[in-house]
Amino acid sequence: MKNREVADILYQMAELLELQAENRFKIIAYSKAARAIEGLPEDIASVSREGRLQAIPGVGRAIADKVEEYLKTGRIAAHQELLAKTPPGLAELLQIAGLGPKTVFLLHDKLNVTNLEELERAAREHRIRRLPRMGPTKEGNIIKSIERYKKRSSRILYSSAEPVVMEVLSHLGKMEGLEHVTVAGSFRRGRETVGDIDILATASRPEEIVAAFSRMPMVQEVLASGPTKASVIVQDTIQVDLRIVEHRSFGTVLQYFTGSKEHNVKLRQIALSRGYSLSEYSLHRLTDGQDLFFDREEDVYSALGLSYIPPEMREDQGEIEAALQGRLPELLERKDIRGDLHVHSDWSDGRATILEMARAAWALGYEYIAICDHSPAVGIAGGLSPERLEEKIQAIEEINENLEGITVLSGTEVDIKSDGRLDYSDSLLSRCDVVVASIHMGGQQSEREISGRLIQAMENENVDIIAHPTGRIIGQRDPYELDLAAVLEAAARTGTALEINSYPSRLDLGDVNARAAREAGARLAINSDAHETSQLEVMRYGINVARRAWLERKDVLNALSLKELLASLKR
Ligand code: DGT
Ligand code: CA
Ligand code: CA
Ligand code: ZN
Repeated sequence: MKNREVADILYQMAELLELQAENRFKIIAYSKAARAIEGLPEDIASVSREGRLQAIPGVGRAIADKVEEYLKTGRIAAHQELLAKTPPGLAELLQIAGLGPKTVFLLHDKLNVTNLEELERAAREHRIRRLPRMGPTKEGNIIKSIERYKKRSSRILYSSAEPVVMEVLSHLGKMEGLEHVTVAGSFRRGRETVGDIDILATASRPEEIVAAFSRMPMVQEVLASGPTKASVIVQDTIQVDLRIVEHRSFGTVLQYFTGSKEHNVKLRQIALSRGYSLSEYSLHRLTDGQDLFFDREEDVYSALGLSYIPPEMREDQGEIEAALQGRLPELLERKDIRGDLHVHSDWSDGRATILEMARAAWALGYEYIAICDHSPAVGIAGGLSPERLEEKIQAIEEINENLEGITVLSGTEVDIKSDGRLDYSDSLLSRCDVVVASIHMGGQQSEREISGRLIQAMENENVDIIAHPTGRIIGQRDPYELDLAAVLEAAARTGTALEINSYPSRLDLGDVNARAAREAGARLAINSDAHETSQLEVMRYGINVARRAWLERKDVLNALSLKELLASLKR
């Protein structure tokens, strides 16, 4: 049903009219009509078809015409005109908690505030407190709201969203009358960061589910709430949207709200070229005006002649073309991972013993695990002297003799020094089963120097994997200046795998670069870089990246069996 959309647009028109200091009666008329349509127990589209719009309390001729216009064309010209007349920053101010259109109008009229930045300046310079009906308290609250709003509009790591998603799903899952419940949006696509969390559900009594959602113990603020939809804030900055939708449309709704927007735009073009208009509500056949409903998402794609596109690929990066031609890759899955080739133990800065790490890896169903502690140059991380590394190789041999079900590989995460040389001798490296090399210092060097260091390391016949190749930390540290094409070419040429480091704030290589690596003919290794047993589980974040990079089993070093792996390492 489009009731919600229609109500939202009328509410927005009321706010915009108020910003224009329009006639009070007109403003009230719009918000009254919006409220009536929001609570309407039947489909606004059928009411409109049957010519009963003006029977809705508060809906007169002018508004009925606009509703009809929206239902026919998806827009209202008067709304577009209002938007065009309003300074763009002004409409955004309505998003700040505690700022209604009246106050925004006042700020605009008296202080000439037209955007967030100007509002903040006015508040910090104490110009707001002097306005009528304001004062120091209100001014202070505005500053606080701006700060929260700014934090809110920044993106959060996938791994921070994950426990929220789990909690919401399990909370709603217990509700009576709930049918489907699932997460959509960027989280379902496995993006490294998400803007907000989108939850979809079908339920026999939507109001009760929405109410229960708004009352979850984790909810700190309810931003908006209607009969079938609510938005809340949890953990200070995370927005969660819930939408309760019709069962028969669940497939199209899930498809729509999974996105991405770019993917959806392209998919709608395909639909049009086949004589359909695709919306979240239905696949509408243009020849006879029939609505086809899908409660399963797979059926939406197959009705359009496409094979099913996994959510991680839906970014309009060629996946729709590939699906049309039936040549989508068979994406890597979690069960394809046979081991972890980069973990630490208490020999350097890890917190678990080698045996504990091995047992935890066995419990995950792995065949092998490579213990790769640091080298001496990384002193703060307890890098091992050459003698200690020899002792460790010995210790691992002994552990393997007494261990069933999993093989421990002796490895190292050898530092690539500022001049490009490695931190252990070649003869010592050649005694390791697996050598991971990475940069820890000198990340500020020029593109030529850093790329040269990585290439020199890859040309070493002992180096199997380059760990966290770009050095970026999401939201904290930019990637090195790298000649990526040259690095990828060298990886392919020397048979060195590039890591997808699964640590949630690294995810390095990221999706775009990992896909480029595959296309350049390089192999990838997806590693946890775990420093304790529980961190082995971060592998799932790396798998998200791999799937977004279109990787298949054959592209991934640690999807090989132990036997295949040993045959394919450089020694
Ligand atoms: P985010 O939250 O910024 O990480 O990214 P998304 O992809 O979760 O985006 P969001 O939450 O704004 O909307 C969820 C999905 O809804 C989005 O992926 C596609 C769909 N969607 C939202 N707005 C539009 C739109 O204007 N056009 C189309 N075609 N789809 C939209
Ligand atoms: Ca979202
Ligand atoms: Ca959203
Ligand atoms: Zn490491």
